[in-house]
Amino acid sequence: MKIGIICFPSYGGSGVLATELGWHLAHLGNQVHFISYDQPFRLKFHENIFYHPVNTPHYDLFPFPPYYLALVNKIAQVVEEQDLDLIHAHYAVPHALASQQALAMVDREVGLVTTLHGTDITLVGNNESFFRTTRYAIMNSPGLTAVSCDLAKLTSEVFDIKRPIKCIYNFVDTREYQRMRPENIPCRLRYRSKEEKLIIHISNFRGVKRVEDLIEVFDRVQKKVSARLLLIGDGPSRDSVVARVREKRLENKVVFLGAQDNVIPLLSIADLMVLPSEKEAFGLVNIEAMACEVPVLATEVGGIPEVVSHGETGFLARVGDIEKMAELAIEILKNPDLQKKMGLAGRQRVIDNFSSDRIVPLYLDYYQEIKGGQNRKAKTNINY
Ligand code: GMT
Repeated sequence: MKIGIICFPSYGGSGVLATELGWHLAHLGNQVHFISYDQPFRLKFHENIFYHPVNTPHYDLFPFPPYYLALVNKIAQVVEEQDLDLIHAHYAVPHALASQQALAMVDREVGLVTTLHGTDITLVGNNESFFRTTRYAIMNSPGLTAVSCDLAKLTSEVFDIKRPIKCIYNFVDTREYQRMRPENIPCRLRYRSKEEKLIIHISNFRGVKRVEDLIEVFDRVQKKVSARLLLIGDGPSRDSVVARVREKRLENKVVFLGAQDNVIPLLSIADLMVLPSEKEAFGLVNIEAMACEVPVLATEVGGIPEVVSHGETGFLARVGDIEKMAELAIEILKNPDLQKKMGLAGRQRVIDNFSSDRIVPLYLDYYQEIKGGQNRKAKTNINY
């Protein structure tokens, strides 16, 4: 098949997922065309992968760069020039909406699958001004998937949508994501001594990730267990996290590494990954950690309980319950057997449920289904 992928190229789970999916589709013999304003940051070379940049010209009359218009134009152009069979849009707005407009402009039958990643809903939850456009984009996507069953259910409720939304979980390649041997990680003693435990957190430091909660949790943990905290990523709440670290006088025990492309060596030296989010449709980092045999301590929100099995691959706690999170973290860090057992169970759970080998064929089957039957509906604006 010839598949166009529309995604955000920057750091973030949806971009990573779209990029990895594109690579695996290309590896299976499909031709994959990425359309975005920048090259997806984790895009590896493959002879079946093409990248089409969207250039947004500056024009004095427009107070904001008209990216959306340029995107619609580029999608239509690539569909025609490359004779695409199907578009896979990641996010309803703006990507599914832009794809629908582009497909209405071209004279050919092209399938459209939209994957919801969560922020579509959060955005609407935060701002009514996106409700109608998002609902319209969702209603007019012939193929519709969500990255967790919780997100599928929430979307139906929020937008009053009666049609089915297919749940296809996020995935990692477990051949790539696996725990490295300590001797292959020269930096290991830079972040922790042999006696210390290492807690890791990876996110884009948005308010919704509640990284400040983690500092509170870590403050309690390090009073009972000799430990360090490794923070990976960057974003709007970084300054307030730095301030909390200073306030707690934890500067010597907390390391800020900024955004990192390859987190496998860092996960491989960690004893626990903590994700204290307020909202999370899936939490891609949960399965990255689990694949590397790192137990996960996360909040019981959104799709996380579908991913992290409480008591088996880690622990779940209520949002903001700092005392409980600290208690659960200490339980894992003080018990190497439990840590090992949870780590191994986590990897097995990823292999069984969230591996590329399991998930990529689900997308391919779904593409065939959509391409074979429903694509005409994308162009007629029928709500169904
Ligand atoms: O969570 C973010 O801040 C980034 C956002 C994104 O666009 O990457 O993440 C969303 O999509 C990921 C990939 O499907 C999911 O793993 C995240 O849970 C989801 N974020 C939220 O629901 C808050």
